[in-house]
Amino acid sequence: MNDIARERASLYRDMAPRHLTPLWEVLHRLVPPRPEPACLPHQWKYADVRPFVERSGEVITAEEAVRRVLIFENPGLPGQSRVTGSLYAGLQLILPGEIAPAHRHTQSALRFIVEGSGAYTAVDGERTTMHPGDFILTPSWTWHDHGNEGREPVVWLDGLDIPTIAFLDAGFAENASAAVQAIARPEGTSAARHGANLAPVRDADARPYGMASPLFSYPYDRSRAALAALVRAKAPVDPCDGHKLRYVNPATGGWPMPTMAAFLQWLPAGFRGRGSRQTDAAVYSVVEGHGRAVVEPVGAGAGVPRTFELGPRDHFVVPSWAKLSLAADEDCVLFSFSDRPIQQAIGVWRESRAG
Ligand code: GTQ
Repeated sequence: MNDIARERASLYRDMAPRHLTPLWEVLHRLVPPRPEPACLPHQWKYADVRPFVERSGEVITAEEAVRRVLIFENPGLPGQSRVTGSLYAGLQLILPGEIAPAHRHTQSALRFIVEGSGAYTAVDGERTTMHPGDFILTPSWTWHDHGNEGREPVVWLDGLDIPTIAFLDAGFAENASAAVQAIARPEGTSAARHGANLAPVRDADARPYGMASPLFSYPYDRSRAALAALVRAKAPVDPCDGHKLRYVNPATGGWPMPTMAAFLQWLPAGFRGRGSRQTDAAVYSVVEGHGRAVVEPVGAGAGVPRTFELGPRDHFVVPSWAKLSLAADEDCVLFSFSDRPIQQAIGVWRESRAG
């Protein structure tokens, strides 16, 4: 070590007890020229995951577990219950006759139904029945419980902003006094008020969930029909995305919740998409069809491109700024969600569609 190196080392050592550290040793890591996500691309094939979901149903009840969920843990973020840096995801199972007790929390949740029909989720006194492909919101601080009054197991993808709220140290939660909340309005009330391109005239019913969409269930038959109509109409096919629509808050035209965006896209049979990058890492759930996702990551996964063969109910995660290229052997429908609303609110969201 030369003199200056020794002087620097002694400066660091001497000031460490004062909780002082030199920026110049870490500046390049703090302010990288491009995103350096620890998050890695990963796929969970449903055939691999389903037996464990089933076994979870044999070892604990939904009521005892409170939420019986197998967490999708990103291999680049072990032990952190994160699927990306900012998001949590998992598969929740509820068996016939079970309930998952009512609680509320500042974390926002979304559900995307993967398998089975006949379960419900209730949000602030109104139930919605789940069918595969339905997209359902649980806005921040709303009471919610889940139950299954049908005859088959129901599995859905949970997406929550848990890591974001933890980063902000803004998490609060409480249990309700009753496991199943009282029904205040018949099923379909939210859809009638907010789901038909009509809206309440006066404020009282306009924003029942604050900043989140007043519509809390987006049934698959309607979302799918919209995409199918675009396909039939031979609408222009985006070279990267195929036909891709975003779920909206009908009261504002904005995102359904302040922290999470969600999308549904249709890749026509034979589609060979151009690669694109976005700064919002995304979690995908394959709804229909077979195809392929090629993910070329930056950051921790750089230099290790991954190819995921896609089939119904498979899930995969695409890190920030990874190049994603999608292809479809047959008509393919994909659901996805990300933290794009946060990034756009603070003006940092970017994409590159150069290929
Ligand atoms: O359904 O309320 O996957 O509170 C994680 C935390 C689901 C839920 C999760 C939760 C929930």
